[in-house]
Amino acid sequence: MPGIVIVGAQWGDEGKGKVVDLLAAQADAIVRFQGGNNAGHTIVRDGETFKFHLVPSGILYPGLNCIIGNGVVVDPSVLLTELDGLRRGGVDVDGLKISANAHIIMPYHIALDHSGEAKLGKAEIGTTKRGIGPCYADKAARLGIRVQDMLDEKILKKKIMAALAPKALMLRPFERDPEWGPKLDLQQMADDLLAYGHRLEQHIADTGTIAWNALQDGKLVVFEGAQAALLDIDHGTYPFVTSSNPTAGAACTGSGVGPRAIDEVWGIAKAYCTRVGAGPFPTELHDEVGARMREAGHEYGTTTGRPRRCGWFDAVGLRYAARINTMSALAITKLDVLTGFDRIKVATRYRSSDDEDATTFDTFPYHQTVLHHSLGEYEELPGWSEDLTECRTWSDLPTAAREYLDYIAEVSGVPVVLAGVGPGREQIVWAD
Ligand code: 2SA
Ligand code: GDP
Ligand code: MG
Repeated sequence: MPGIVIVGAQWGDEGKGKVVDLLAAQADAIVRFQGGNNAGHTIVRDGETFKFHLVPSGILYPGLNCIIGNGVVVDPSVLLTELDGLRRGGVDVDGLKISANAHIIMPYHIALDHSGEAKLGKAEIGTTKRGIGPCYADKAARLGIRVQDMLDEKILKKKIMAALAPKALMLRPFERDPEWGPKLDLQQMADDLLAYGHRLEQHIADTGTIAWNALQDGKLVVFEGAQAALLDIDHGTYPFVTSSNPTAGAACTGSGVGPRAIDEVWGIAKAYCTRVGAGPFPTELHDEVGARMREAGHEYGTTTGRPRRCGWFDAVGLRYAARINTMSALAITKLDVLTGFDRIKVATRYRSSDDEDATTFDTFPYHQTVLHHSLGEYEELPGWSEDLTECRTWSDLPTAAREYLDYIAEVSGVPVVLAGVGPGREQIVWAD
């Protein structure tokens, strides 16, 4: 039963979409298990760029089961727009299956995400403002609207009323806002959802059973994580996290299969680090080196277009991500972006501050204050000047690039199975 989970090993945007697309060629099903349209997964195939927010990154393979699992939060209008765009481009989307138990992002969730950030002011989390947090909050409070509810007008209205009641005070400013007013009208919301439900009905399915049957038949099922370990609501840099568990355990709860169905966990990490949104980032570069990484790596949010913060590779964070995911393999992407850097740094430890007598440590601190003050303690490796984008085998890589990958494997304790040398599907090298 080959079940492979793909998870982000840093703060997201490591190139998970590209790796899922690679594995999808052999798979029977791809399952998104958490997050929503906060995610932006990019695939570049034959020079054409696809950006997926909700649709699993296997949709370009006709007939492949592409599952939006129960752990995902779904904005149906975003999903329909995504599907319409794919259909217009000639992509067959019949393989899409949506869990009847996935939760719906409602207009009031988006409004509350906006107002929550506004209230926090300078202390804002830097969410994508897609309503993710408020939707998961309603799920936990048992006030959620689920995909199956879109198919039943009576139940739908009752549930929307129940969900709105405790929010009346918080939503009052939006009632007078011309942008939000009509969307927050009960009848309007119900009518919209019923129309969405009608259009999506053919895709709504018992997705846990589909995944289970594929695993039972010995077929490959790829569980596609969104965001990343250090954004995990339990294990990440709380409160600067997303509202789901982007770690491997959630592949089970978010799709309806048990832990023994998972054979491998692949962590995807960039050859450096990025983070979008606020929160601690011990190896962040505020100088021209970070700016150079941002431009060379086109580090701008796939969903919001926000500039991503950039910094050196963080082996402390990676060891932690490897442990909480029980990672069996690492894919290191964007190695090509480091071409031309004379020296490349890797944080192998953290120091408690930039004072001379600061203490150093090699494990990811659980204490928020310690983490907020932590800085990288670096080892330096030689860089390379060769362009990597045409490399296709391990031996095509310059010695310094191979040594860098070997070093990453050594300090993180996880074997590197492949490296990315460009955004294109063919721009990878598999380890020998
Ligand atoms: P949210 O919207 O509640 O999930 O935001 C909470 C934090 O999670 C971060 N987050 C992300 N970080 C990296 N990439 C994400 N997807 C997009 C991308 C991001 C974009 O692919 O580039 O376009 O801005 C993503 N989604 C959520 C978010 O920045 C907050 O720190
Ligand atoms: P995801 O959210 O983890 O799927 O990643 P994103 O799609 O948000 O961001 C990764 C970006 O890096 C995308 O623009 C990809 O096309 C690009 N990318 C992926 N792998 C590589 C690589 O090896 N080299 C380069 N230069 N770009 C890559
Ligand atoms: Mg992304």
